[in-house]
Amino acid sequence: MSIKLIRQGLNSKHPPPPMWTPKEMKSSYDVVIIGGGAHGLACAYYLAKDYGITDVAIIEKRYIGSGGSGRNTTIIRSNYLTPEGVNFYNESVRLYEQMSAEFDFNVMFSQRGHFTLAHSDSAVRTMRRRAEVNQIQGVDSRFIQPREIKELCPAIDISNHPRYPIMGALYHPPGGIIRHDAVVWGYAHHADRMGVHIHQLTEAQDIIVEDNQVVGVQTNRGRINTKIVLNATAGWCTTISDMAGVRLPVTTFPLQACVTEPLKPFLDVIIVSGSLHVYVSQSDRGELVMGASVDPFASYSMKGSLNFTEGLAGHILELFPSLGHVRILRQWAGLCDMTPDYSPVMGFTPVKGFFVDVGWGTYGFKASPVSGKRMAELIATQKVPDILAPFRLSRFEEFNLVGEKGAASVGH
Ligand code: PYC
Repeated sequence: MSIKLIRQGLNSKHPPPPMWTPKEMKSSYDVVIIGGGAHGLACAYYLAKDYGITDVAIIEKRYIGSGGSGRNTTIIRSNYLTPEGVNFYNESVRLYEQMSAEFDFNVMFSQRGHFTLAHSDSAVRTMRRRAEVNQIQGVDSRFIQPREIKELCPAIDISNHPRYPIMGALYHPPGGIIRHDAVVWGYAHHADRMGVHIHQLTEAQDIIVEDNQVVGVQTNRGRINTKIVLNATAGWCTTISDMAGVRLPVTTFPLQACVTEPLKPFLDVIIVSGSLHVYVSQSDRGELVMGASVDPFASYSMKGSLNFTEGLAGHILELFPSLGHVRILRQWAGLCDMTPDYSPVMGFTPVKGFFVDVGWGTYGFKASPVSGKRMAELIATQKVPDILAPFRLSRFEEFNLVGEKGAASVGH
């Protein structure tokens, strides 16, 4: 990798080739994926790589990675609450671990350890339970006491001065952060090289269904005929599914985040507090990347609010009082499609040929590799992989939920 970079850097006459190239839109494809985020791109990549299915179009109404993939705080982890969730996100962590080697492109995955703080007896119970479920599934997590938290994160205040003192934490060493653009570009690059067409500025306006079978997608650039459509969108997953006549139990909320000015490195772990509604890590540029819980009302707004900044700053200072002088540089919001059980919806729908990979709430980015790989398997084989079965759409009418609210980084 480094030799390639040096060669490209010194060779001004031959700049590096583009990561992907625009292609003419065809009038039909075997598969159309709506949504050019990490999920849609990953699915296209695995369709091509694992099954040789390359007649695939990804349509994205803006530019690739402009939705949730570019608006999250890049936390990767598998310390969930249910065995189904732990198993699923664990496969994702494994795929992220192999990603730089697989892409021959540094996605800067830094497995620095993830702490979910407990500030109450009930939170301590939940963290202990998560640790046990994680360990039974072979995932490295354990409950630790405040003294060990302080050893691993010296800047944190474990005194009893704050309103909600720290009583312990769920410590998950494999948890990490990653460069989200690199993940998007890596999937796009390799999918493109294998023949997948990526159509940016291409908006799905309708999904055409005849006799309960998908037959095409109407876009702002014309109609595409296809028998297979995957809805891999976030924020607009209900709008897109409604086009096919499939109703989803999803409500959309904004989730805000921000970064500070760059600071000298002092935080080499990820700190999360569900009670204080914050998560924070320090990027390779030195910025603190921070976020809170979703806004308290359903909306498609991606504007930041002062309310968020004030609340977040107050809570961060309870954990790290020495950060009082630090300035916030910028803030943004992404859209979270929340389901009743805080787990995603993946799989078949009642409409033949219409598949969904949606309802990710605040967990979407970290699942991109596993959802892409397994949705590709489902589309290629028409058989539901065991790992996806618990997340089927029909679970809501079967009352067979996968309750992951307790694994959320922040309260909702
Ligand atoms: O689940 O790790 C998480 C997370 C962080 C920010 C939003 N969700």
